[in-house]
Amino acid sequence: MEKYIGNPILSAKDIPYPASLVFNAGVCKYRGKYIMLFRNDYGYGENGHGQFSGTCIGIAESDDGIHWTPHSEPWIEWRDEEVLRAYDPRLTVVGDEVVICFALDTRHGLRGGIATTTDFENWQVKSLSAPDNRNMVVFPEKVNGKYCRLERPFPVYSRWKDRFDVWFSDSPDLEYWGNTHLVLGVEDVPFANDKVGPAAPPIKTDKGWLTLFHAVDLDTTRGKNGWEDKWQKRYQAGVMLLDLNEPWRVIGKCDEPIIAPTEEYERNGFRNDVIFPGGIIAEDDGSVKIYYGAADTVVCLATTSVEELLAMCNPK
Ligand code: BMA
Repeated sequence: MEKYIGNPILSAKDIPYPASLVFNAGVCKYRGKYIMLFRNDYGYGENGHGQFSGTCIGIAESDDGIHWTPHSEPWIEWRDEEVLRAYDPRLTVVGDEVVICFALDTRHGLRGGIATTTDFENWQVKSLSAPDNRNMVVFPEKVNGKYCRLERPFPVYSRWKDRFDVWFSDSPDLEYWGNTHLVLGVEDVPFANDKVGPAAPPIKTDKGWLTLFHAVDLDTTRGKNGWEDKWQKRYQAGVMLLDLNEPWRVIGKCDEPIIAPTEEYERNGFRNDVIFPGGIIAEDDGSVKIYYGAADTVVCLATTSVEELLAMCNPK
């Protein structure tokens, strides 16, 4: 795993409209171009509360997956009487279409959204989950005739605090989701004590579905640790291997983080020590590009290979 020497690859200074934090991007390779949708929290402190006045999703394009040109306008800002903001997009090419997963904060809870597009100009929302759920990612092909997704519900009542896990559901049409299974519990990850969640879309290999997750550890001795008064969590990236036919079954998993916050741009920002992968591209030569939000402030790139990621997954 190598962090790109020119990191960050996208940050607020590159954006030609108001931008404060540019992070948590989804990326796909579609019709000969790399396309990125990224989260932009803007207007920091404008309301006098040390908060952001808005969040939009921006779009950028690239010919090599490394150097990015943002469009002159945001891609979408979703805000109405019910919806507060849409954010943290993930992109998967499935057949002819791009499936866009996103989180939607609403006045009645947090919903996981799924939409499709073929041109990034018109898009159709296919489903919005019941609250609270987010961090959805769709698999790049159907399994046993069904679309598949990983997701992360927030079972506050039964788990009594942040003890949130990775789940699986499938669907005949991207609209109706069921066949839900637990995939990965917090307790299954030695470097998490708080929550785990899906990261970028799975990659199909002959050994299984290779997929990243984020893992969070909480340490209450951490105090002011970023721009906020108190930030006591750390986010790191892990990788696991899921069974090809029963993708809710973990058959391999890393024991240690595969991307940990070590660099200045990961250790210091709005929220320190956050690695939040949302995009992955498996190239034809076996190399892999991983896109991750760092410190909730910038978009970064790490490169590896399918072989290296598989080697990190110890059999379960
Ligand atoms: C999660 C989400 C992400 C964010 C992360 C770290 O709960 O809000 O968007 O990157 O926290 O702050």
